[in-house]
Amino acid sequence: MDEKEKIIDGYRAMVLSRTLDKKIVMSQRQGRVGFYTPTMGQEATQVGLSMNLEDQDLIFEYYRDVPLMLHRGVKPETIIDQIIGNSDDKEKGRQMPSHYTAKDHNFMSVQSPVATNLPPAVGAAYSIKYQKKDGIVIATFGDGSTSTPDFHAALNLAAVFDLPVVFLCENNKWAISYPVEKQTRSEIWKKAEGYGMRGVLVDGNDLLEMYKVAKEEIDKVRVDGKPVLIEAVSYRMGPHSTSDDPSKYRTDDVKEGSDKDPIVIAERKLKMLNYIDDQAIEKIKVEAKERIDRIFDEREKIAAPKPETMFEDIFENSNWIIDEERGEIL
Ligand SMILES: Cc1ncc(C[n+]2csc(CCOP(=O)(O)OP(=O)(O)O)c2C)c(N)n1
Ligand SMILES: [Mg+2]
Repeated sequence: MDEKEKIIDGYRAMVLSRTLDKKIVMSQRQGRVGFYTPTMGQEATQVGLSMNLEDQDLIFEYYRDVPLMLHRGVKPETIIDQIIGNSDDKEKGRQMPSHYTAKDHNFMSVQSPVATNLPPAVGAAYSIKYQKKDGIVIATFGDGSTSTPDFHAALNLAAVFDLPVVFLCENNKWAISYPVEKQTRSEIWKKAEGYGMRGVLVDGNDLLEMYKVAKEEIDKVRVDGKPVLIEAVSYRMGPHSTSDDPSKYRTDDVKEGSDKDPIVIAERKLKMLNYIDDQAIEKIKVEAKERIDRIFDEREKIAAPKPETMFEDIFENSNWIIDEERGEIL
């Protein structure tokens, strides 16, 4: 894929993700889905990073990373199955929605407690280095997650051991109802210096900028094997989750389709480069909508996992306690 195609492909993934996002939120409002953490506003950050990744790289993502997953090739079906918790869900309907996993694309499983993905990411990078394997590790998290002990422990260890980890802080300005200004007295990217690693700040609303800066940084990590902290600033355009009402605590919403919407920014820039025109944009959007509507209807028809399957995967061989409990529901 040449550069132009790569960028258009990135834009297409952003649109696919936005379309899926809106579909799931709407379905939740219709009572078809229980819960979801919308990702609207963070598409450019994630896709711009993902455009620089290789197949062998390991991703320790967090619950808002749907654009990153889709761009890397995870199918929308996988996301929808997980949200619905049907019998095709890789987690067999046992996890809370938005806690994805995709082993086939080197995505680890999302954990609820924020930043708990960071120490294992460092461990995985240590393993890559120890075994002299190729590849790097990506660990993503929000601005609020930088207030956890795990964030500090992980960055310190990655720097001390010179480990190939890209820490991507997706600063969407909010941690549920708590604004980033109250979260920390320092700038997030500057914390890197305290641990002895490189730190950079990037406009995470701008696909081309994100792609460029992530490329420079990721190329360095691949060569010198040392970690970096990238702070990508965007905005959480939707609620924290479908259970949240942001109008109770903020009024500065960025509206879809406004100048600050990363999809609008990407369209403007791609048009300036003559990579795309209004007709092509419309085609991408229509295709995405048709695809997502079709897939959603299809996945919704898949049966729920049978209750007795909850006893599977715990012990290799069953035992009398499990047998007795299973017997009670059969
Ligand atoms: C250790 C821990 N503390 C608190 C929570 C409750 N919680 C869930 S999401 C969230 C906000 C996290 O904000 P941020 O890291 O900025 O990510 P964002 O949701 O904005 O993408 C909080 C506090 C949690 N899941 N884990
Ligand atoms: Mg946040």
